[in-house]
Amino acid sequence: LKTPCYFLFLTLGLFLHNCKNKKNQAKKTKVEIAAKPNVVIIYLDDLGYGDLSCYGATELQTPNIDKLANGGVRFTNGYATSATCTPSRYGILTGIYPWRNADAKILPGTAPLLISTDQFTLPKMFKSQGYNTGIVGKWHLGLGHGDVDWNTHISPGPNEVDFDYSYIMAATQDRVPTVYIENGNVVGLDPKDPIEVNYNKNFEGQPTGLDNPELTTMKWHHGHNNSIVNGIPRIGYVKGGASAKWSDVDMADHFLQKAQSYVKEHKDNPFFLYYALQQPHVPRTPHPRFVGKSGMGSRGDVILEADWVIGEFMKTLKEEGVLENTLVIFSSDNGPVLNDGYFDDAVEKIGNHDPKGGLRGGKYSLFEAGTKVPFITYWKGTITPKVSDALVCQIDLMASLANLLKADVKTADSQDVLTAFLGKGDKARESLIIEANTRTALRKGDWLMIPEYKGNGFLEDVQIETGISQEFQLYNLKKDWGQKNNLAKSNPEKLKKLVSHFKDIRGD
Ligand code: NG6
Ligand code: CA
Repeated sequence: LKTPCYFLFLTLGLFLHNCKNKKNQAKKTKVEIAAKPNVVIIYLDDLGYGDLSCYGATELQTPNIDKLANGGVRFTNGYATSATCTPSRYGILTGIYPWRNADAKILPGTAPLLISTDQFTLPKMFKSQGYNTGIVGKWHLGLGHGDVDWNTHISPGPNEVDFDYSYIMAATQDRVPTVYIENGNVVGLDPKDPIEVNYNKNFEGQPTGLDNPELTTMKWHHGHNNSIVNGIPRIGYVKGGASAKWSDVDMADHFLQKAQSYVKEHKDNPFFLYYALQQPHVPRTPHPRFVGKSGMGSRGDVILEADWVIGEFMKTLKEEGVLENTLVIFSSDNGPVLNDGYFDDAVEKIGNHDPKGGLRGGKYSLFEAGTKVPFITYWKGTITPKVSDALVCQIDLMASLANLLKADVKTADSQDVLTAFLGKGDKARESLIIEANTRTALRKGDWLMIPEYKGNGFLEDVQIETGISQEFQLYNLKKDWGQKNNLAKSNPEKLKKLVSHFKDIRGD
């Protein structure tokens, strides 16, 4: 009896083993076909959850971004790690929670490189799989060692954290230096007119927004009253470098052209492009052909401009024959703000538009509008369109794209949520720690828990609630999208569980 049974099992075992192998092979081949897609991250600056028509905006039409959303996965629980730029950018490029790095705060234009050159980064991961890697647009992660001479080769920077090609603005559009930097060299610099930058003190005889308001075409509201460039008073002082100075109104076209050239040059081999647009961050400087188009002032106009630019970029992917072999990820580094330091009619002309999409808070806030942002994945022919409520974060691109590429990556914080990114399921993160100005809070399931903090609950200048309170806060986001009802007192059990989970992740 033993022998026939044994043989039966052996045959069955072999049969199953064979099936499994075939299945694996089939799976493998399938993955291999799509194993080396190009990947493009289109990253906006301060775009809010409610700023796009595909996310419910009715006062603005963003047809090109809508096309990505309607043809891809549109996430309703997609998060930046942080409510400001530098930390979010640190998170997306390293896969590490920025609050683990005490220096990951909004950086001045003269800050040293925040990512260490031996740190694992997204471009490094792509390069390990034979990709060419490029960045076009906003950097804001520091350059050099803190004592940059802008007239010589600037290093380390994006190229030293494994971007093969870089064409960047150093920090933000409102910070000096107001020049483009290509592969570590200031573009268009005349050695006879060297450029100098200082964040502490002005250069003698140089006009400032504070002392020479008559020289400004855009008026500062708070901060932003140092050196004047193109009529716009900025943060920080600059001298010289006239021939290298960028044109603000041409910036969107300029970055677009660089991104298009990058695609054209690299279309024959796999590439990863991080395309970081400057809109709708201040100063908002739409090209004249977009001025007045939104009826909402320059903030609306630059959103329309960004949408147009993205449409043009997508056309290039199509014309160059790589559209169906390119995964496009669209998101924003943090939530919206109207007046972020200039009088530019953003507040006065907002009308019925709600950049927050009904969420509470905004940029700089631990409330939802700080970090919940538009988040779209689009891959023509591969991703079946859907709306997903899976909890995903930009730090997850590292582990997820590593899975897509079959790269060997171990990161502490990044989670592999590739199935959600490809629209094949809603299984994703169980929880996430979000951050605003170094304070953190927990998103888990339907819940948001904000620990008790000392600090300013309301930022007068920007008119935004920070989410800071001396009492614990607990919100059920499914029932309370606008976070109006603090359930910390009425649901102590839930609060206790979330606080303990929060401490576990943070290692407190
Ligand atoms: C703040 C600026 C703000 C903006 C922000 C950075 C002042 C008063 N405010 O310090 O205008 O530049 O930094 O924005 O200077 S972020 O999106 O790059 O994080
Ligand atoms: Ca930002």
